[in-house]
Amino acid sequence: MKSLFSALVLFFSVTTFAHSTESRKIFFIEPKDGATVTSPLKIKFGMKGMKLCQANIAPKNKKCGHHHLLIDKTPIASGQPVPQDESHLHYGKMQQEAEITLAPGKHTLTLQFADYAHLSYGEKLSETVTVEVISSDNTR
Ligand SMILES: [Cu+2]
Repeated sequence: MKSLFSALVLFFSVTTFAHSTESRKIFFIEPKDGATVTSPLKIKFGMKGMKLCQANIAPKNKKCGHHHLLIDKTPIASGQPVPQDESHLHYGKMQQEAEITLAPGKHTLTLQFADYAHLSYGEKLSETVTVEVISSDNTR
């Protein structure tokens, strides 16, 4: 009976743990992975289990941050600052969507979540999709 009890405790702690890691997520609402798009292109940021807070203002709630869009870049390791340049765009005013211009061809877009000080939450709070940009006068 005692071992059944420990097995149950173990089962519940494992499922609780799995649930808590799974419940935090950063993802693209738009565009979908593999989409063919025209430029400028609209992007919608999705999130679950995290809160938005403004950049550069120390928050009360530590589990908050803002979105970053990385163009043709890989996710930033946890704790590392997200660079500020034309391929690392910051949305520190809590924006949940953006419009960007991309050259025709294949691009990867990475949505990276980072804290108020622009320190990355790592690959687990990022998502990468590939899009193909076609010229808008190519649509016939
Ligand atoms: Cu930032």
